[in-house]
Amino acid sequence: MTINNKCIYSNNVYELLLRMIFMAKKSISLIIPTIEEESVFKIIDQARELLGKNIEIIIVDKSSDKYVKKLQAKNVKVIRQKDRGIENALMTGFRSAKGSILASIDADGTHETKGLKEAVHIVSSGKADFVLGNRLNNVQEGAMSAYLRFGNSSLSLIFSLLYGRKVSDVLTGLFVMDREAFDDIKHLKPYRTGTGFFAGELAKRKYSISEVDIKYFKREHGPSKLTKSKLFYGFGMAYLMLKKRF
Ligand SMILES: Nc1nc2c(ncn2[C@@H]2O[C@H](COP(=O)(O)OP(=O)(O)OP(=O)(O)O)[C@@H](O)[C@H]2O)c(=O)[nH]1
Ligand SMILES: [Mg+2]
Repeated sequence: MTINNKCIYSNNVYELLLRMIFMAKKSISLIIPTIEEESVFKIIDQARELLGKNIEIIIVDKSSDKYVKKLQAKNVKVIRQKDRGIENALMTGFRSAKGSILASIDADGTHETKGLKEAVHIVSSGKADFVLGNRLNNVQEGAMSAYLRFGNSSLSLIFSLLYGRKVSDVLTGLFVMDREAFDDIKHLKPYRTGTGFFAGELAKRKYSISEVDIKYFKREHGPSKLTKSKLFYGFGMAYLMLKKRF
């Protein structure tokens, strides 16, 4: 009896230890897509401060050689993107990441980096598989026109109705996901719906989605890189969200 009890006790301790080691070993990969964004250097520093010096930072880049040299001096992994589009850039970055928690943030300094920490905490504690940084409750002055705000809210509403998940800002550039969730979709060819691609494919596979509020700042340097026409991109996204749902 005593022997059995001892055995049960040591099994529990063993399990607890294993779980503690597993939790401690959770590693973070941060993927940043960029085309010649000056703000990326500040974001790299902030991410290390928030998430630890040892996080893996992967920059998926479509910039000049001069810019890449500056990036390499920051001791990050740089992947030079051969194809086009932010969705392909993100997929390439995530596929080469080693972490058990996978995060992403735009390189233009518009998303509040603090949100990464909160979102990582939610995913690493198992409260959600996918967390989006919702910009729309804290848009700073001059950061988003009424027209773009309407577009972002409308596409989020379309997403919520189609995929049955209440999401306020499906096109945010800050999000975090669990490695296992990503492994389930890593074989897919991404389509042009920005972060909506990850949200949609994970929602279809019944992964849980949650949001954290972040501030959204005005772009400080250079022009937009995403597309020549946000209107065209937006209609395309609505169409693809519908098409890929079923
Ligand atoms: N590697 C790579 N990065 C991209 C590509 N398109 C956009 N990016 C980056 O993705 C992020 C989001 O693009 P933005 O141009 O900021 O798009 P946006 O936020 O809708 O536009 P703004 O409101 O003008 O900032 C930025 O860090 C860009 O540099 C791409 O095709 N490849
Ligand atoms: Mg931007």
